[in-house]
Amino acid sequence: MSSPQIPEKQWAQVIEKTGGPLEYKQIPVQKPGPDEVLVNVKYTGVCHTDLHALNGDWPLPTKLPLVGGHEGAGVVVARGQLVSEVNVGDHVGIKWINGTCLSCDFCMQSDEPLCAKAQLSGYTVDGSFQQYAIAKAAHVARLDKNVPLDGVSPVLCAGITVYKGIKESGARPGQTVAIVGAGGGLGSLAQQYCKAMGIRTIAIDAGDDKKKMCEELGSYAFVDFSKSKNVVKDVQAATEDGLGPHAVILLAVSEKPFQQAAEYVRPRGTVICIGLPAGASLKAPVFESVIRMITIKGSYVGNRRDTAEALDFYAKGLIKAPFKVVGLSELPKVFEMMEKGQIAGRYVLDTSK
Ligand code: 8ID
Ligand code: ZN
Repeated sequence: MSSPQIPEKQWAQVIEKTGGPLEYKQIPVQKPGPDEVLVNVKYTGVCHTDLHALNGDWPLPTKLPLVGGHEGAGVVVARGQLVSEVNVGDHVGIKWINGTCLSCDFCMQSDEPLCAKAQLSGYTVDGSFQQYAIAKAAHVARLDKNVPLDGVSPVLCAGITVYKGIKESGARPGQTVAIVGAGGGLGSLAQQYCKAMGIRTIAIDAGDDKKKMCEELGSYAFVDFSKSKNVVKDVQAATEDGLGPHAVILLAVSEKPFQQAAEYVRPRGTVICIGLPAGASLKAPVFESVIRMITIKGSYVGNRRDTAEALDFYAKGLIKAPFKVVGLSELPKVFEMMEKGQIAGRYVLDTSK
């Protein structure tokens, strides 16, 4: 089953070798395999993970040549012969987890991000920085047709990931969570999910633009790490009783805040590590971590259920984070700004430009 207007060639941003440069060029449109769908990507968010992939920051090689991108929102234009649950014309999202085996121990308990055979969009398989992208039908995110495809695209990685991280933190309504890297793509959405859940947030990032944005997104305090003489003291002082936040969500792309969080989190508090700065290590003092009963955890994207839940918050109008739309051809400029920490919120690419 396929729709007739699928072109043979399409525009894409291609990484030929790790480190770049990016090449904006025409490449063939692929055909979906039996359990796959072909998606006409309309909008795709730019995640810092895409920049890590270009730079080869992580101890996991990408496919090459590579089309990056994993926040792709679009319309199904063709499907393989084994696909019955997704129809041509459906609105879907291409997320980081492109496909998994669905039968290993982890997939069986809905921990599919931990599947050893997981295929990663824009990393081990081509992603959404192209006009037509392929995904496993079992894993595409289902989007309501009333939901705008530009605004929803950042939810497909940033939204799902922070939603999962907040759940993993165990924070409850009325409690306080520190969002580290609050001015970035994940951070802006994290503040909105917390607000929707009745959780109070302290934002940590740098600069007046990000401060203003974080206050608008619902944080009651902002700690500027570039100006603060003592981030640990300032974060603790920002909590009502001075004992520190109940949880910390680490989204920054630098190592230092990963070392500081265990110091300012509240006794019995939880530190959730999500950001993935290159070559970084986690370090916390044993004595204080033990006698203060600190929990330190990693959190990695989300499963299909987390995806549906995170999207439902968006569809109900509870999540509004700022994003700017530019053409797919402008991806190199977006990466340049991201590298310098100049982006407040998210950039979304329009694949028709
Ligand atoms: O599943 C996962 N674990 C997952 C999913 C998606 C993304 C992990 N990530 C990772 C990305 O690979 C990246 O390493 O999360 C990180 C954040 O992604 P992003 O939100 O897309 O990045 P961004 O928009 O560039 O925002 C990063 C923010 O961190 C701030 C920057 O100013 C920026 O606003 N920041 C930095 I760099 N150092 C900081 C510090 N010391 C800091 N904020 C506070 N304190
Ligand atoms: Zn991402």
